[in-house]
Amino acid sequence: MEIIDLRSDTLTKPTPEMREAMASAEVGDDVFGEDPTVNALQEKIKDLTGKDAALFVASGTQANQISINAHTQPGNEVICEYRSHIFNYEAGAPAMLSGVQLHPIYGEYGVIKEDEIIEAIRKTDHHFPQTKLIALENTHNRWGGTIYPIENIEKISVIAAEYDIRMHLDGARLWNASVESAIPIKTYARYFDSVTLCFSKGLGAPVGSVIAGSESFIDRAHYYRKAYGGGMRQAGILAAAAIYAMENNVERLREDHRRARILAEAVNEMSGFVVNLRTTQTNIVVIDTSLSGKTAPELTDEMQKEGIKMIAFSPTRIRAVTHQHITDNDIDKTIEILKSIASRRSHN
Ligand code: TLP
Repeated sequence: MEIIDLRSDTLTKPTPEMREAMASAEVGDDVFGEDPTVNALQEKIKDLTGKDAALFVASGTQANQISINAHTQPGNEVICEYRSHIFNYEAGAPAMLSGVQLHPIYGEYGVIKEDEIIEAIRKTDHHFPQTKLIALENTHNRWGGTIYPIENIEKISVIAAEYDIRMHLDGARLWNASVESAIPIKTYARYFDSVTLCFSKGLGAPVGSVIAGSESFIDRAHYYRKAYGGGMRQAGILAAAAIYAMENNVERLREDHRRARILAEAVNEMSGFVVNLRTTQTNIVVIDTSLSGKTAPELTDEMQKEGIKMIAFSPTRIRAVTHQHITDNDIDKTIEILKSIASRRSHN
């Protein structure tokens, strides 16, 4: 049976053209700073983000955790959104590696209200941790790939400056936000002291993320990358895939967004399934199953038997992500199978 795998855009495999670029990459020892392809990638990221320096790292999680450590001291507090990746999916690393505590705030569609940020910022008092960092996520994964509006980012950056707090952006899917909103990555990056980007999601590279920031910030990030065992040697093979992805796969993301929208609208029409179409802004579709009489894991098991893979995000929510290997035909087939599951269920 042919499998349509919608669990994540991280599942994308390098294409023959990308493998060709990897195979012919010039390499050197990047721990000595001598890998020409890694250096070329970091230069490209400086241009793209408008930051003074950039550092290639192994993963999005490593990029976030290095950034948190480089911005804080143990005992500090980091404000983030309640459904953010750093709070939910990074293995408690802020506490484990940086000794900081997170202060999660619920934000509708992943967007935290500015007055709630002001309320969360700790006053100077010996009882309180010091708020050192505000971390935002764009697009916001667990909210369904929502785009953080630039006006809200700007307002938060003004508050951060007023309180002398740094700003970090988890931009694992900032490419998707930028393509969809037509706002350049540089414009988003302007409001942050550090920005991460991933090549291994919708862009289709096998491995790799990057952090961009000031010279002194990236210098500290370099130190933590070493401490986390993240210094890679002939990493140019991976950087070549990242460069290929940046040059060839960014505009293509529009196709993923279009297909996600078709899937979201069709599923929302099916009995027992609800998709909040306001959240389907990029390549992620979140299906609420609470009215179906079945749990999300029961439904994903049922789908899997028919060749469709999605992730049960919670007992009542399923996530589907479109990506490079998902075609129009796959979307039609997925809709057909979900329809039959929905109608079978409503006739039981
Ligand atoms: N997210 C993965 C899972 O961990 C949930 C996925 O399948 O979406 N920031 C954001 C917003 C992410 O969505 C992810 C990956 C990361 C960071 C971490 O990237 P990696 O997996 O490279 O450590």
